[in-house]
Amino acid sequence: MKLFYSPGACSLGIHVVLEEIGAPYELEKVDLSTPVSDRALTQVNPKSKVPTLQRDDGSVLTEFPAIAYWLARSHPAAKLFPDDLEGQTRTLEALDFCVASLHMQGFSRVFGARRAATPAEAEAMKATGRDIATRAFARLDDMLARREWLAGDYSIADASLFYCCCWSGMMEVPMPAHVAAHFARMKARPAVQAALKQEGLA
Ligand SMILES: N[C@@H](CCC(=O)N[C@@H](CS)C(=O)NCC(=O)O)C(=O)O
Repeated sequence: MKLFYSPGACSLGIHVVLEEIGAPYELEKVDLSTPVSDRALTQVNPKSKVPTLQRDDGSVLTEFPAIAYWLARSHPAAKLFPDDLEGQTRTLEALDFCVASLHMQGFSRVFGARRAATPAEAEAMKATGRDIATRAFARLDDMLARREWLAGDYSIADASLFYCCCWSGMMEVPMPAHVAAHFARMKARPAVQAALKQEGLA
């Protein structure tokens, strides 16, 4: 398997999952500041986004939830996805909330502000993004007040929250207490430490 990643981007969550399952993989770094048309990644994944996972048979998987789901289901010994229907449903619910709401609706607006047409538009985008991310963090904080991991046992949902938490300082969206405690638990995991080190973020 080969993971196309950019240091500290959302691909970090998939990098953590790869470390957790312990299967062999290669890394290919992508420079997201390069225009899409000039990226080698675009030949592999026309969406030109990370994470992109190329499997051993050459087929390509895109979209964080699909990649995380496939990795977890194809490596059941790592126990990153529950066996029961309720646990599976709650895991996907939490995963989707982190990726689609916290990341894409919240943090992506803050990142995307650099492409705004005017400074006023950039400020408005950042404010909206920070507001959405703050409210999403509050919801996750509520969930984590009652448990250590987002969906009961440790799962792919926790890896999705982790990469978003890495953006908290830089994006000026503070983590509430229970989310911060989750982040600390994640950073104590050897798989997370290995992924951070390989991306030059340790
Ligand atoms: N919905 C996608 C989001 C992927 C995404 O937005 N990745 C960003 C990095 S965090 C990216 O590659 N952006 C491409 C670019 O900036 O050109 C997923 O779940 O994988």
